[in-house]
Amino acid sequence: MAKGKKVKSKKGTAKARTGAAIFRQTLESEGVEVIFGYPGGVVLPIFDELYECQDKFVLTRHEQGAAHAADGYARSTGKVGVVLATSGPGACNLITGLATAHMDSIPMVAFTGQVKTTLIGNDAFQEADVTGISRPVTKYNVLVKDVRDLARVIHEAFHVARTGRPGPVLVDIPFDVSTATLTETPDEQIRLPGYKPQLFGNPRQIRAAAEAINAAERPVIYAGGGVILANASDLLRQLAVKANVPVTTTLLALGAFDQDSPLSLDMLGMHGTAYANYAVQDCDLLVAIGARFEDRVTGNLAEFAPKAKIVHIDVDPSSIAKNVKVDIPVVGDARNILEELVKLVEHRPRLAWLEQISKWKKQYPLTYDRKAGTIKPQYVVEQICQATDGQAIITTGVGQHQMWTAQFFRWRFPRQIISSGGLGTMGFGLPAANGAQRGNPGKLVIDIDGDGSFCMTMSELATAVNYSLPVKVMILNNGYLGMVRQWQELLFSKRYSASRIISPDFAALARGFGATGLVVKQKSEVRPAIEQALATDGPVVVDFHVDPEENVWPMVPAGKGLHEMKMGSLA
Ligand SMILES: Cc1ncc(C[n+]2csc(CCOP(=O)(O)OP(=O)(O)O)c2C)c(N)n1
Ligand SMILES: [Mg+2]
Repeated sequence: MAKGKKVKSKKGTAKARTGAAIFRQTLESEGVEVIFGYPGGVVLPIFDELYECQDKFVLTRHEQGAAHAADGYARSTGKVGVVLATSGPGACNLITGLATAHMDSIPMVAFTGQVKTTLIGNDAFQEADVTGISRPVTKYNVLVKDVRDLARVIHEAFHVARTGRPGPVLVDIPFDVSTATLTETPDEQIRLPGYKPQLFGNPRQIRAAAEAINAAERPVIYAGGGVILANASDLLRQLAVKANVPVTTTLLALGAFDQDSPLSLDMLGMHGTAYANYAVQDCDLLVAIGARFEDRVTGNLAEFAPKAKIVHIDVDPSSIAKNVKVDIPVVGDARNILEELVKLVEHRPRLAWLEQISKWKKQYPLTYDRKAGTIKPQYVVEQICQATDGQAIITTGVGQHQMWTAQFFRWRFPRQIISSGGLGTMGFGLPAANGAQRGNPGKLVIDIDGDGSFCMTMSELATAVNYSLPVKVMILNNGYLGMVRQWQELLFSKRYSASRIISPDFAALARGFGATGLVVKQKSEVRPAIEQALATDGPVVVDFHVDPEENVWPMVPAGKGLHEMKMGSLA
């Protein structure tokens, strides 16, 4: 049937539309600004529709790159990231990206093509059981079997992705659904009777939390990524300042609390600050907000916060008391709960506690050998922070460079750090930067990457060049899978098994892609190179040859309590 032909139907007169047209129009009505993706056989009808809006499509060079770009877009803007891939290999290539988003509760909707419904189960060409494969790494997923369901399912996907505890949703669309023609007006009403996220906290529990805060002598707020996801950073600040309670954050919540505040304890956990970890171990009340007591944060659970009563605020009831015993659970959206909690807390001076914390801060600052002749990676991060006045959006790969970035950048704004926390996905940095840059056209986006991590998805430099995304990639090139080497140094008698890496000439590689490439081998060249990169239009890669054997300190050895952290060269 020709596009746009008017037909009579049971449900009234409507334009006959293909599934592919319904797809495009439903995404438009959801306000989707950009789709990241990659084409293939069974999604060609959908790509044909997207011909009408090519300015809203970013063709990546790998589906994993598309998924991370949608993720970076979502983390940096707060909107739902959208990704589109073909069946079989295309869909399988999304899995790492979905798992990354799932572990960090990032709102995303992934659309995959599927073989015709009549071929499903036949081992058809490019068939994969994508709803099966993706089930454990998505919040929700659906195989659409009838074009009449398509619009409704798409609306439901966006609804589930962005509400409650956010997360990635996958919609699998068979070829015959996208090519089928619907003549009636589809029912677009969301129908998810079993899905009712609890958004408002129980007032009695909120009062109990407030009373516990008011009564505490040594309280600490432990803020997680949920604070940023709930857009509750301003209320976190109000709570901390009004009640006079110090705040530590996870990696994902860096920027949820301004580190320039005297109440900031900075990051806690395995590579957190000594003052955050000591404060947690000594506190009499721990107020966890949108955090999930992950093992990298808690160290040995049996020894975690031993003196503390625990308040746990989280939108996901299954997250509460999953890892620790919680005294006062409050289920609901962090923003709604904090709004109420702020009204009920009172200022307490807590002089002894704040004095103790300031002593720890003086005694155990984050530091490194500033006089070294070599380029210390921490120095590069500090210089990037200074040169940008701490204003850039920063993405990272995974490894030592990620931890140095977390430690030595000054985080002041929510949605400023875009980093894979839960899954710890190497290769996340560059594609996530592309997505963040697309979502924030005027802003400076910098990927502080590792030589190993960058190599995993460096083909996405072609995407950056193709779409004139002026991301700046700063590689802390230590010639190692550094975090692996650090563990081998400390735990395996320096037997560096498969952790030394020989990388390509990154600057030449960047030029090959059509980007600008710079190399830095002297400490004195660090700042000028950063300035040059920032002043250069378009994507730039700076290859910093940093000290190869620098380690991340402090470090809580696996299985130890937070107070047993090793100071290494900080001691
Ligand atoms: C996809 C993936 N594979 C393996 C790992 C395990 N891993 C964690 S950190 C790391 C080394 C990272 O090396 P690099 O990117 O150079 O960062 P560096 O630690 O040297 O700063 C590895 C292999 C991972 N996190 N992700
Ligand atoms: Mg490295």
